[in-house]
Amino acid sequence: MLIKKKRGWELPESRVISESRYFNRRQIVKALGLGTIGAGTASIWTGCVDDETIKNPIEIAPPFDEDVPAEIRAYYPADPNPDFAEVPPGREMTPEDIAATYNNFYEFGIDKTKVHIYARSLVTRPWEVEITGLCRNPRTMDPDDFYAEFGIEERIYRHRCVERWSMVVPWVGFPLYKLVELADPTSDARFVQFTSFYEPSQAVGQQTLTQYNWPYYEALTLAEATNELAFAGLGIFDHTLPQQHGAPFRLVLPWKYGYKSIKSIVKIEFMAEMPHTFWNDRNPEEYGFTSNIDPNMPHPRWSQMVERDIGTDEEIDTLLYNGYEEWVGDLYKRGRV
Ligand SMILES: Nc1nc2c(c(=O)[nH]1)N[C@H]1C(S)=C(S)[C@@H](COP(=O)(O)O)O[C@H]1N2
Ligand SMILES: [Mo]
Repeated sequence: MLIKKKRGWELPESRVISESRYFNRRQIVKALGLGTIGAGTASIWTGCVDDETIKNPIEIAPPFDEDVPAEIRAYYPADPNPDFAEVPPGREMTPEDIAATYNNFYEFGIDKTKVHIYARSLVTRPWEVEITGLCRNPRTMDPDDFYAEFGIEERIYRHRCVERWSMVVPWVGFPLYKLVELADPTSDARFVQFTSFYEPSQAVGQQTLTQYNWPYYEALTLAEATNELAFAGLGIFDHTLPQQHGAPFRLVLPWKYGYKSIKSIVKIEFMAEMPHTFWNDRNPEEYGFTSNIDPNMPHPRWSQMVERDIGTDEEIDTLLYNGYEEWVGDLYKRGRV
């Protein structure tokens, strides 16, 4: 049910976020062009994006980053998976320039409208993902090798952040179970932990947000990781992921709050005991291990019953498991977790 937005959103995390969350698309682009990103702010941060780039942001949604080799470009566009080929009922596809300029990626600061600029300093090729822990085929892989190894497909998924913004975008990648099968976990493995990169010289947030326990880490049960819906993201909107969306490789878990969908992964570890997670370690009262989207389970500081679609700016009702109960509901029936 679509409810027209009538009031501003007073979100707790908005303490440092400019009013640009209320801007329309043209205004966002204009604001960036006008240099609301002050060079002065940038100069206190070292070794990342230079002041000139910040004053002159390039085109917001480049089709491919320059360093993407021709062999990888040739995989695009990916065939849609028929189960996820449609925009969900009552929703619209979020315009790419909106999705690409409103990001959570604390490694590049807490201002969602500027992450796409600061994230340009992240070098994503070459890249290594270490697959380790309780598995028979531990190995290190370059995400570019995932294309030949697993093939790719496109899936249109809803995304719902715990802060109550949401979007609908087409991801490109492969089902995560394929990677788990290749690793071949032993019978002791019950969980999978994922870890992001640690490169403070390329990530301004890792330099300045020292209160956080870098690098970012997340985890799933093995049953969740092998559910059909769990997706390994390599691209979005017909091209490889730009840095702000988690290049070169991230998780896309549409039935869980967005923070579970960890970006720019460098390590995957199979474990017997429940792993720690970044937000749960920081604030266990607010961010659980499972973190499934559930409108009837309020966050301690706000209701989760509605969300704001960043494309349409409309308030919509939040659905249990973000509308994916038919895929994942069985995982959470009593005794299955
Ligand atoms: N490494 C890392 N992954 C992360 C985050 C982060 O701060 N660091 N933020 C998460 C949160 S809170 C959300 S809502 C999504 C946002 O993904 P998007 O910016 O591609 O829309 O990324 C998730 N993955
Ligand atoms: Mo989020």
